[in-house]
Amino acid sequence: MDFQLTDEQRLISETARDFADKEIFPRVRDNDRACRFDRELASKLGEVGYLGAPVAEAYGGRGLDYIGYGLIVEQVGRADSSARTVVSVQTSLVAGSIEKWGTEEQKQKWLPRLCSGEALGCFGLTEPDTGSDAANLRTRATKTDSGWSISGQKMWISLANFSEVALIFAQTDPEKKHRGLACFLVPTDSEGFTTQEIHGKLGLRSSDTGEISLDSVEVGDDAMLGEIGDGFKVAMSALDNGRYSVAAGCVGICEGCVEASVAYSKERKQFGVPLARFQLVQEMIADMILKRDASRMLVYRAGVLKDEGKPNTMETSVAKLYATESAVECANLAIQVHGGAGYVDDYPVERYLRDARVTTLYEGTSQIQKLIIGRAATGENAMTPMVES
Ligand code: COS
Repeated sequence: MDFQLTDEQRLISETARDFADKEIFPRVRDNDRACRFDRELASKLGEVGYLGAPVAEAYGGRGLDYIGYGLIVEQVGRADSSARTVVSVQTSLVAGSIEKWGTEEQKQKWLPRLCSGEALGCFGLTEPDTGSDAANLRTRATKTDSGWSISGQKMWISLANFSEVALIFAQTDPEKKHRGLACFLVPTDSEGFTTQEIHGKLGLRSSDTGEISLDSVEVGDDAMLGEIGDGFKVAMSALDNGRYSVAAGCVGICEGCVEASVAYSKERKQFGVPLARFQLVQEMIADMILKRDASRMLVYRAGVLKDEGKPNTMETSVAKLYATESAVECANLAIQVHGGAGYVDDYPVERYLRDARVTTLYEGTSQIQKLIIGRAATGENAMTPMVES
């Protein structure tokens, strides 16, 4: 067991930190205030290879392992969770799924453009009536002579309004339940495909979030990712990687909270001494460091398992659950250290709290992560309806 990063991993992390400081931090507050999705920043993320970093170089990625990818996501997340959402969705949910499940033709068509940031992609799983119960989709795909006709609604979709391609999960045969689901690569300029922005979010204000309507959208047979019936597995395997990315981003939030709180506590004086001299302030900083370090170790563990190709659904859920809850707690503590100054956006900590809050909801709520962990421990699936004896 080795707790040290390699020289190459340290370089990846330091380079990403430098990029975040120079290119992301200076834009964050204005974008957040304006609720503006920064397409230019998304392109810059592509230029430096942060979109699709673990995708093979042959398809335009950087061929990094999951530890290296997690280190990048942590640094982007420290600066801005909205930018981190672009990295996570584009890389883990969209490009990763195409690389894992796509035909050679689908990979060649989409991956280079997604990895470079020329095109964005979104992940259309959630629906107005379907969140945690992901198998229970109402969107229908009906067979036509030349392919499929898709109709339905998708909700809370990151990047929906700026994407060129959407992964759309749809039911082909309701009687087959999750085994009837299929995933389609749908160009967003298809006839019948429309999106609408969702406004008024607590956080992630410069992340694009939308609703998608599909009204008899026609796609060819070659648009299907995997086979009929693979849809649920495509979604679950994508979420295994998406949850890792969210967790790594939350390590970045915890780190940002520690850094901001240490700096502020040394600069701000009360009763004639810096706040850092007060034991109760040190306790809050120590609590943040504890949560940051434990979250980071859990993310590394999940990353190592992914790099070794071993099962990691449970370990990824542990990392996601702990890191996301920790990010919320760290941000709350960081505001406490900053006092009134932490309640306005001159400092990053109030944004950290608003942005962290959604991470315990999306890509599986904390309760869903607990049920996945509990099921792995007991062998009992709490999602299976009770059968009365
Ligand atoms: N990777 C690949 N396949 C997986 C998988 C994974 N991580 N997890 C499950 N599967 C497969 C199973 O092997 C099973 O295959 P078979 O049909 O061949 O037996 C199938 O998928 C069904 O799995 P399972 O029985 O575990 O599904 P459940 O309905 O019991 O539980 C939960 C699924 C609740 C865990 C799932 O619906 C879930 O994660 N929900 C949350 C969804 C979510 O995160 N939504 C946010 C949307 S994205 S912002």
